Amino acid sequence: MENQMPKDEGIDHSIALLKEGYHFILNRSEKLSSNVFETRLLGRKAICMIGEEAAQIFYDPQKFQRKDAAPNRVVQTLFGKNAVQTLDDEEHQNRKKMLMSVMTEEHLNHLLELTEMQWEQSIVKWSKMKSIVFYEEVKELLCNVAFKWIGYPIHENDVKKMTKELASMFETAAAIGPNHWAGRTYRNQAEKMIQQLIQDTRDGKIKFPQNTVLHQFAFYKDTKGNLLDIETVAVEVINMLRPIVAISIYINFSLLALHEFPEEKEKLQSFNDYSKLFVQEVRRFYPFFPFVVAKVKSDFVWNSYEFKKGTLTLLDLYGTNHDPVKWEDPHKFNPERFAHWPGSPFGFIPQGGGDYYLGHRCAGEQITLDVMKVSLDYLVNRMEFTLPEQDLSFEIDDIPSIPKSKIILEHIVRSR
Ligand code: HEM
Ligand code: MYR
Repeated sequence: MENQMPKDEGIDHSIALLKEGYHFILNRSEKLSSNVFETRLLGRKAICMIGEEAAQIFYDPQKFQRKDAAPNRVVQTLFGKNAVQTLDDEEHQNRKKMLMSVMTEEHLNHLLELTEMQWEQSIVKWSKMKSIVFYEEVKELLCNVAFKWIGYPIHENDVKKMTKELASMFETAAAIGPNHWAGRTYRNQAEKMIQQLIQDTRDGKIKFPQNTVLHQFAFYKDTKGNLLDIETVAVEVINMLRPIVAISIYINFSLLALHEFPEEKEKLQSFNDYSKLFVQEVRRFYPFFPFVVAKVKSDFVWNSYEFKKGTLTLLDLYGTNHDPVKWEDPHKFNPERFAHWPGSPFGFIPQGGGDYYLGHRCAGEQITLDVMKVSLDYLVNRMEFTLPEQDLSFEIDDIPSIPKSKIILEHIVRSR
């Protein structure tokens, strides 16, 4: 027996989704007392889901596909055309293999060395300044790291421009109006620049060492043994660069957490391994990637509800990480909850769920954790600073959400 899925009444809720941000699905799920409900988005019927059990279904490749699922505005800014995020089955697995091939210990160690070097240089620069806007500075710091990591020695003069282009891809995916359109232009510019790099690599005009991301991607072959087209390689190189810059959001929230919960600093200084718990809690507690989207691949029934082929479906990442059934006191910042956490591929999903190789789980989750940990060590143990009076509040309806002042720091000095 099939039941009628609980329904969020109304003609269309696309604008409400952009306006309510991280609470859109959570609010309605609570109102309708259901972890799955029907709504209307982009002029058509859509399903929203929340929680560990829903995530498990969402990541079943027999039930959901990514092809034609993401709204064009997201493809034109955040993902790029023909990106891994939009592929399914064998094509997805082959592309994902390319991306995961640079997530080795050697590549990760290199990235961490670059991150430390960049923090050292930045602190020297910051200590000569009266004040800094932390969010803007950390984006540039990470842009430097990202380019050096893929093997391209970015010139100092290009850092601001490239930071703007890469950051706008995640800052404008959910923006409305001119900001969003500027994001599209910035993506086009960045793609052109990277396409030229790949072309020059293939033509032998630039010789990147074989173990660099740029070399590996430029010469990677698809399932039929052909090189990928230049446009696609550029999109995937950007899929490495952009999200490294995006870690700035989590580093900002780490600093905010240290400020809002001062007892955490002492714990970080006193207990080994506490930073592991802290970065997990930052990723759980604060909002970043709101939800992921897919389309029903073929008709199926789940929990007595009918899922019809082609229906757009959203899985709430933020809401799943705040599900009161799985997380005690979900709106309390409490890193210790992770001390005895058994782990779950579907219950804690700030960067998606399931399997890295077979599914769409974030290829850069380990990078994110490592970069956050090194950066936290700088914030807690290797530098001192003060926060002047400012507005540190952030809105749960902004996607992404950034503290209003973007965090102003003063009196920065290198300690120890
Ligand atoms: C996918 C979040 C950092 C590369 C994803 C997904 C999420 C996510 C939610 C989609 C999962 C899905 O579709 O089911 C984040 C957040 C980050 C971050 C919040 C923090 C800044 C990174 C980093 C990299 C990266 C540092 C690489 C250097 C990717 C790629 C995909 C992806 C390539 C597509 C995977 C696929 O479709 O198979 N990320 N990510 N991300 N992420 Fe991340
Ligand atoms: C990345 O750059 O891939 C990592 C972080 C991106 C966060 C993006 C936040 C905006 C998402 C808009 C809606 C996405 C719907 C699929």
